[in-house]
Amino acid sequence: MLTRLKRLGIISGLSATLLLAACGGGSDDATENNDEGAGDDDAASEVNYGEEMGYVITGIEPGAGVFQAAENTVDEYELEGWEVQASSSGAMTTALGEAYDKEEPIIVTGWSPHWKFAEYDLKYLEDPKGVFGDAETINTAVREGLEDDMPEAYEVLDNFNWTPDDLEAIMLEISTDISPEDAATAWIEENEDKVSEWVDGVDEVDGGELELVYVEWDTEIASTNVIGQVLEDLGYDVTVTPLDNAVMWEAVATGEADGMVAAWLPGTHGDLYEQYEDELVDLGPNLEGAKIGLVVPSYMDIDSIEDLDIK
Ligand code: PBE
Repeated sequence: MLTRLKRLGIISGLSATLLLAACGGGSDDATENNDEGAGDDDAASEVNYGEEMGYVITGIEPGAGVFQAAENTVDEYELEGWEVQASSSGAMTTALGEAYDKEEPIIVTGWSPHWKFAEYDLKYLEDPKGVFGDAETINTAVREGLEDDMPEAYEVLDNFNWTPDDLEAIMLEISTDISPEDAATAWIEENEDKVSEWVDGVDEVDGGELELVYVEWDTEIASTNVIGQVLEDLGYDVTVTPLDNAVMWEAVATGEADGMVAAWLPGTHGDLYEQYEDELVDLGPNLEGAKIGLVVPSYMDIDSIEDLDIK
């Protein structure tokens, strides 16, 4: 039913793999240098980070809202010569980890909740012009008609609600060597009280195909696997399908997919929401307190996007 969309999703998955391969996966051990102390003189203010980083902001998939906002940032702050490099969420965190280990400067398009804040000491660059917007919510959206066809699924999706801490905990598990499916199973077992609120009073069902769409961002891999398993446990036959961002929205709006838990609003996906709001059902926030922006390691001696305009 989703063949064309799926193909797009697979292509996006493939290019992520290729990008990762192109990055070399950190195999150049010969250049590894553990003697970091030598570069630690307090000369940071004289450092031209732009030159050191080749005037590159490490981006993710170009269809992501945070990628587009980063490109707007380059314009709004007149960061001449800077470029937001397209990549993938996985390649971005690999690049961040490699730079962090060597204490090298790096700027990434970042978002919270995200396990990288638990793993590394990072900060958001201040954004005095407000290009990245304020705090956001992550909303659940379903296709029109779901409430009538599959009222139990609709109700659980409508009830689905958790906190940034919940989401970050499971993301952190997935960032190690645990599969998203296993991490979701474990999270559900450990958080029975929370999950039981989502399914409280909802009747079990006997089958019925349900398709949830998402993008392979770390947040959405975690959330989609959790709610997918909860619906599976209720009796549905659930498929979770990774797509590109715009295609995910389109799939729910056209009714080709049943729903998604990945709508970042009001800013990050604001343009897509505007395009599709009349063709889908917005069930409101499943999480409050999300955020996007430019993120750097705390050891970097800059605090604001304005500091990047150093010639
Ligand atoms: N993200 C994660 C997405 C939304 C979820 C911030 C990378 C985006 O920028 O579109």
